[in-house]
Amino acid sequence: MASIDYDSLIPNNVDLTHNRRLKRALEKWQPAYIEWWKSVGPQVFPTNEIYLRTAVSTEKGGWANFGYVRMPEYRWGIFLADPETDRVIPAGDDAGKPVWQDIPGEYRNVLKRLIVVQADTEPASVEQQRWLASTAPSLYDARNLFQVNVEEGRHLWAMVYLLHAHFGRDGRDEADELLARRAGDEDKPRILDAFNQPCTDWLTFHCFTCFTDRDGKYQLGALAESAFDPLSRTCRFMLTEEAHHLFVGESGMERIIRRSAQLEREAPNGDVRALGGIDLPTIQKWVNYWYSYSLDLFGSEVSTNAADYFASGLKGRWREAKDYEDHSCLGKSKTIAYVEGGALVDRDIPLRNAMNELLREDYASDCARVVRRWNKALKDEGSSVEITLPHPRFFRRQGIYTDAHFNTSGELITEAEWEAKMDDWLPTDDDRAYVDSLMKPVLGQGKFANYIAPPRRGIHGNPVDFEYVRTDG
Ligand code: BYC
Ligand code: FE
Ligand code: FE
Repeated sequence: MASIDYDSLIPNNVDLTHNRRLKRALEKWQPAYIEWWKSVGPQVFPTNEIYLRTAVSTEKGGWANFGYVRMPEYRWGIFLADPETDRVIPAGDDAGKPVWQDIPGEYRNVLKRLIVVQADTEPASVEQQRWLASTAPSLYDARNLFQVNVEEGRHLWAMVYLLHAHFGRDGRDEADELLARRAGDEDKPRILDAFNQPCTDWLTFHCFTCFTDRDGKYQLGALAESAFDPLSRTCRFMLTEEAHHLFVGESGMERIIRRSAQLEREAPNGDVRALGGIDLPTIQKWVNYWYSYSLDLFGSEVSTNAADYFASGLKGRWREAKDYEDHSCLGKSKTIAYVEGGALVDRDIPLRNAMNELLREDYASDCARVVRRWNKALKDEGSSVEITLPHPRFFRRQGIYTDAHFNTSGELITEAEWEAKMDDWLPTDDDRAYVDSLMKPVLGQGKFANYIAPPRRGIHGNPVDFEYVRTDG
């Protein structure tokens, strides 16, 4: 079992005390991180006491402590999952050989890039969400937002540790740059598109944690299958925390959807907006938008980058070691529909080049499972409407479908058809103005905004009306 050093400035299970240079470098980065947190992290209740969990070990079951914390005093630590004995490289040309504890020189730059891209999303999401608590639908929801924020902060620490420990001066420079880019900034934006989109309403927040954090789950899963063992162990522990982020998004959406169906029943003519709820067609538009933005995060359907990552063992497939027998993927292909001459044409491509697409498909089935649960809730509430996921070709801005237009069933349409239908599929300015008009803080214990149903239970065995955020100090 890994021993935890909880007394040092940076809680860790990586034996920082015995690596003085690394410890000093990280302790130098720490004040810059805190400065970043204060200036672009949560701007509402920034120093209030919040009921949060903090990672204190990597043991299953007992890894977290719950209690009141003022966020700038949160103990952001560095925790790697325990090493697996005799772990071998799960994927690619060297599958079956011992994993790497240090990075082979030829993979240094690619691996650094992958780690930086992963790292960049973590602070980006905190920046995107920094004003959300000003319109929290309840103390329970505000607390969940802050929980997600502090853990995304910890995920940044997890990646910065790898940069500092394994990439020398370059790594330290990248770690500094991670605090310099800003979500949505014209000059210094975050690397991936979804992390530059505004997140200023709670329907967006719940879509984001449901769909975009779920990209995190799958990317971390692929990196957990890496030949570079410290990366694998880091990602495995991050996945433990990620489960709660996904719960926040999935259950948050379900509560908004459920409330919508309840109001539909109560409202004359079923006009949910007349009663201050978010109608299901509006929710569907947000789903369309965030699902497709999150699909973009898997990269292009056909990618030599992805083939190289797989071949060299830097990334594996989802559950590569457990679920597959052939870890080379050579001599196999996958059929991909290309747009050619105004039509969709199937082409077989080498399987290794389709790794992004395979991961996207695993992600898409996971999302479909979530939507089935929402639809069950709708049925329970007596609604005949169902939420659907648009086809993966719909509204894509990365990959091979970027330059064409598709309807939500994935059929090619003309630009004129797209222009005519777009407002039925995606949020309009009016929709956004309506949703924004509902964003008013509800901060009484056990009170919830009208557009969202209360959760079934509270956090960590506490009641729903618990004082999750001490608003007075
Ligand atoms: N936006 O072959 P391609 C999370 C770039 S979320 C902008 O298609 P590749 C979290 C790409 O970088 C998980 N640019 O891509 C969630 C490449 O540029 P370069 C984050 C994009 O490399 C919520 C070019 O297009 N983790 O943890 O096969 C809250 C063409 O490359 C986008 C990771 O992403 C885009 N959407 O795959 C908090 C894992 N997509 O290199 C946290 C690490 C592609 O030619 N990243 N491009 O300049 C990767 O594995 C890969 O870089 C990607 C792209 C899957 C992202
Ligand atoms: Fe994260
Ligand atoms: Fe997350």
